[in-house]
Amino acid sequence: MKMFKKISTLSFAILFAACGSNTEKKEEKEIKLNSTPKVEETKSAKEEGVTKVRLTGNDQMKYNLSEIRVNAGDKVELTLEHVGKMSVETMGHNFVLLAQGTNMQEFGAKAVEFKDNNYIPESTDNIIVHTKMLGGGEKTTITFDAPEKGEYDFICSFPGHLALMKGKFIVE
Ligand SMILES: [Cu+2]
Repeated sequence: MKMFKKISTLSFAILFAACGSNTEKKEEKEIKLNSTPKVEETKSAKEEGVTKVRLTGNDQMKYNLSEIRVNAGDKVELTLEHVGKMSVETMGHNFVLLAQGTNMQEFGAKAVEFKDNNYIPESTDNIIVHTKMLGGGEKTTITFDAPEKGEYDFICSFPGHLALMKGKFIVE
């Protein structure tokens, strides 16, 4: 009788352990599923001759897009949205489209000197177009003509941000 009790306790323990590890595995799987980054639309919504682009920036200093493609001759309607909560002073984001041949690092270093102008260097021919600087929860839209065919860099000119906040703007 004593022996039987021991065995049944043991098997109960094994059963319990098995249950436990199953649950763990399931949880692990769920976490993996949740952490899979959502594939954002890189192709933008297109109307006649107008390419609409939605670019977001967050509190983790990241854009949602690393590449924006538009057609030559199109008008581009670009909306930048700061989807974070941090202030413009600590985590400001903008969109700056740089002319070809611009040295990104040099431009970034120059931008730091223009705090009073929202980190947009004055009298420069390195900028094709830019948005204003946004804080958490803010949004702005600019419309401009796509530059000629080719590859351009876009960045956020807030100090230090272009290390992560940069991408290619491709006109085809
Ligand atoms: Cu930024």
